Amino acid sequence: MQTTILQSMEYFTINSATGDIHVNVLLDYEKSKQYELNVEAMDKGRLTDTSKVLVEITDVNDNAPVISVISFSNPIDSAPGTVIAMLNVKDLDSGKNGQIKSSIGPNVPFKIQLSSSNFYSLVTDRVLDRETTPEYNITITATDEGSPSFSTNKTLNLKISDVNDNPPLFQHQSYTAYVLENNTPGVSIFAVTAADIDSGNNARISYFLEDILLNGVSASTYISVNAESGEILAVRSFDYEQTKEFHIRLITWISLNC
Ligand SMILES: [Ca+2]
Ligand SMILES: [Ca+2]
Ligand SMILES: [Ca+2]
Ligand SMILES: [Ca+2]
Repeated sequence: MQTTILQSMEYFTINSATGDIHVNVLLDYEKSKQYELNVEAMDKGRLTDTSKVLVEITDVNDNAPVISVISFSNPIDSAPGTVIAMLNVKDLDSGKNGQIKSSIGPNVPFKIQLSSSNFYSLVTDRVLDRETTPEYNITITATDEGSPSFSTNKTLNLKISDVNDNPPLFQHQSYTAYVLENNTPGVSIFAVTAADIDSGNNARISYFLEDILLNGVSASTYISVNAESGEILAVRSFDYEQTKEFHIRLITWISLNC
């Protein structure tokens, strides 16, 4: 008796004497889940019979989950629950081998939420402050439930965008400066500095003199302030017999549209 596989099938061969079917290649469940073979047996008198052999492939866990970032935006100091990124997590395997649990590293002010099958949103979990933590590296881990299981990590670098939530602050509440009388008008008397812990334009400071009256005239006829540097200049020549001291107030301002 002689057996043959009727259709051309390079994946399987049959031992024509014994009828044992052998696999020639590595079979991949993800490519094909089953094969149907038509087998023929023939005796010496050339009488034949045919039979169908169904080969079912069993899945093994041979694919790691894949995490793809679909959308991503750097967050600003924003309210909790703001969506930062959308992620797609998938695994080509089947059953438990393709079932994924996703998690996010500990101690970050973010969480992931399953928004629909295989899609996660990364959202803020509390208010972010650039001045406290300007950036985060967030690691998302996807693990399948196969045995042994596969894990995939994806790290996102988030830079927190600044908002102008801090005013400029002078180093001291008040300053005292001395100037000799009969000074040259325009001479520099003093310089003040203020600091602002925000970033970029949110920390650019301008200095102004509050326009109050000194001895019945505008403070700006005594003193001027360089808006950029905070340098204080005498506008006039002072006479000790007329003016022994005066008080001015300075204002800082951040320019938002530079
Ligand atoms: Ca898998
Ligand atoms: Ca598989
Ligand atoms: Ca800020
Ligand atoms: Ca500021």
